[in-house]
Amino acid sequence: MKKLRYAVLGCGFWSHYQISGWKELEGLELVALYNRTLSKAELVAEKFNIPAVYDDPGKLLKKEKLDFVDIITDVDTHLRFTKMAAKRGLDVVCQKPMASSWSDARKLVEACKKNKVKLFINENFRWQAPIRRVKKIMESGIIGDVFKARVSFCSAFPVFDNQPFLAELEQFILTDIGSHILDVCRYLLGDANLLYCQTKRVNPKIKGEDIANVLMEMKNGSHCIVEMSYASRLEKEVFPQTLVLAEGTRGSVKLDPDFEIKITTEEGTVVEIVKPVMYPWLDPDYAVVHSSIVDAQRDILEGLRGGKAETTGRDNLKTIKLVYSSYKSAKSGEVIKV
Ligand code: 89Y
Repeated sequence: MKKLRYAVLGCGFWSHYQISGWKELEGLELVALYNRTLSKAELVAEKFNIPAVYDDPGKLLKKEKLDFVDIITDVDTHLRFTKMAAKRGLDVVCQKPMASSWSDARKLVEACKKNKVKLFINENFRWQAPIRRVKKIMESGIIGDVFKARVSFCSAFPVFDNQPFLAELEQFILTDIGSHILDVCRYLLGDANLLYCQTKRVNPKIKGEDIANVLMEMKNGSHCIVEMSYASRLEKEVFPQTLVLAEGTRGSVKLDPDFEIKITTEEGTVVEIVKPVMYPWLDPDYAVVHSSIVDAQRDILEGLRGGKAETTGRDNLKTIKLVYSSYKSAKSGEVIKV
């Protein structure tokens, strides 16, 4: 099988894990790196033994022979870099959230369509091993028809230490974690009809909102309650775990801290533990997320090779719609038809 040649644009925190994730898969060759500050690209190049580094993305795209680019830069550059790559006929893998507005997200998808290149979003939360298991349990029918779910991501983990730019975002938690969590909701329950959202900023040191609570009516008739917070000092800090409770006509499934899954039916409760694969390169503080990068990227690789992949640009647009509809609702105080 022909090796796919790719370049990584952006050498920040996530590049270390996405590159490590790609390296777990066969048939890929990372040939070049771009970063605005060249010294940062040089450090990553040395770590992973990458032959070429650039601080000019245009030069990189002109000089290197590539099949695709993996864009891991700040969100504001996603549209510009996607357009540059797409015009050269390169497929694009783009970091979440795909863009910093609904209209840019649409332009990004349009640019890839117009240039007939594939677009995938590196959306990994839905690929977390315990979340995949919860979905399987829901699909098995054991808890009956799901009428309600609660999806929670509440933490006080100091995310701003590793990703300082998050503190500067005018729109923080819904874009950063909301893009993941609302995607998990779509993965578990399908698309939404309506939503209502309230947001708040508790941490005075950041610009954006660090609390968001969303209530959705899904197309399948179920209700979904989503709570997200980076200001929750709780008895047990579970960052970066997503907790789920899905209730059905015959029982419930609950994803609790430390990957404990509890299935309750008339017969009682059965408990299983579904842990992430602990790759040697992952940061233990982010284990379940870093591990899921491999599964997300395996699926994207399938898509790049012409097969089916879940997190296409077109699909992720529906998640982004939920993010920006939530802001719209929070601002207007109204229920938004999605
Ligand atoms: O940027 C975020 C992500 O994608 O996962 C967790 C995170 O690092 C901080 O919220």
